[in-house]
Amino acid sequence: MTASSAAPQPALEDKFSFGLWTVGWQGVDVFGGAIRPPMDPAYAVRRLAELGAYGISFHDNDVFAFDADPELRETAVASLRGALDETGLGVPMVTTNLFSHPVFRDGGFTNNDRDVRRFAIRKAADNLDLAASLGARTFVAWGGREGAESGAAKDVRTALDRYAEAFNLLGQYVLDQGYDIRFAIEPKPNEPRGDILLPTVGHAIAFIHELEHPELVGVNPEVGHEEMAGLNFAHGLAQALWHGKLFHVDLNGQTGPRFDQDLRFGAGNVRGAFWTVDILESGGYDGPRHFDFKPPRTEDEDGVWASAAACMRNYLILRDKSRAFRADPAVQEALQHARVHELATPTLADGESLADLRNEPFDPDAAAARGMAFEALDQLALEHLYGVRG
Ligand code: GLT
Ligand code: MN
Ligand code: MN
Repeated sequence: MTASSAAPQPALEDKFSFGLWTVGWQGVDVFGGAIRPPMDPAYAVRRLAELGAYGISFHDNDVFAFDADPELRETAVASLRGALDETGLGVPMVTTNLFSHPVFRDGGFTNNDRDVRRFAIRKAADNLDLAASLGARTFVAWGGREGAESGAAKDVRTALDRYAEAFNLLGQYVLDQGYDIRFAIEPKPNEPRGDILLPTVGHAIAFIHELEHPELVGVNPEVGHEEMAGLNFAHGLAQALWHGKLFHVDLNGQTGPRFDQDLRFGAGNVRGAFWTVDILESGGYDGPRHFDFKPPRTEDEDGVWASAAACMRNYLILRDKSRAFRADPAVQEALQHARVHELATPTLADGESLADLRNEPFDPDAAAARGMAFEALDQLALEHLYGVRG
């Protein structure tokens, strides 16, 4: 068997999904224009189905133009539906473009211009109708333009009032319509705005708890966005899971704090990707494994499909490695030495109170003398990752 056939092939139950804007990215960046032609959404659906994806996601304007009239919009949606019916792919998530058109230069839900805010909410509500009609269960809200470059331009506390107002209105709309849809806020620290509101998973979760229907709103963390802020993505996922807020996830690759690279999943911070898969597989997340990457500008269409296939392949490779790591008897032993399981024992025993531990005899020097044995455990993880164990 060659090395390239050793990894399992993507299957529907792996729940791999892709944004249409990923494989469809034409490569427009700050320094240059399009290097690939536009990709028809129906074509993208067929190609992704062949590669082994189970679903796709999209922004309203990935499918029809911002200024499409109702007829053009219907034609575009019908073409997408045709490809979905033909391939059996689903649409687990839909999101709204509130950032491309010049009208959103200062954002949508938190734009200083009240008329723009009203338009943004209307656009999102229209898109909720479309999402519901396609059976989507998650509605992602990436507020890329919600933010500022300068101090006095945005009253952040008031902007958060307006942000909350938008989620309260849209949440009530979902309840009134009886839609089976939840919202997932996607944090990002900066780019395109100098500073974006709700910059990290932690900020977003704190915000959600101030909403009228917090149960309807969770997070959609993206690897690159947390790593741009120097944060540990797997820790962010773990905390989101702890709060019951990991509604969706954007998987891609990033190499440390710099511009948003959107590399294919598994490229960039490989060690971070290993722990990302490990927590997704063991932490109770059962939603889509959704890829939000940008095939680099260096690539032609073949390169686009090579990088899309690699996202799934890298996930499966790392899933195998995580399973082998967890099943390795040497790892079990190292976990014991590192007392990892002891953390699961509540600090007070049943029936004890604070008074019981206040007078407890304890020798801090003896406790301090003992190392935690984390290095040996981490080396085993690296050796699984490097392919010399398991
Ligand atoms: C945009 C952004 C992504 C978001 C998309 C959802 S749009 O491509 O860079 O991180 O997930 O709006
Ligand atoms: Mn994303
Ligand atoms: Mn990104």
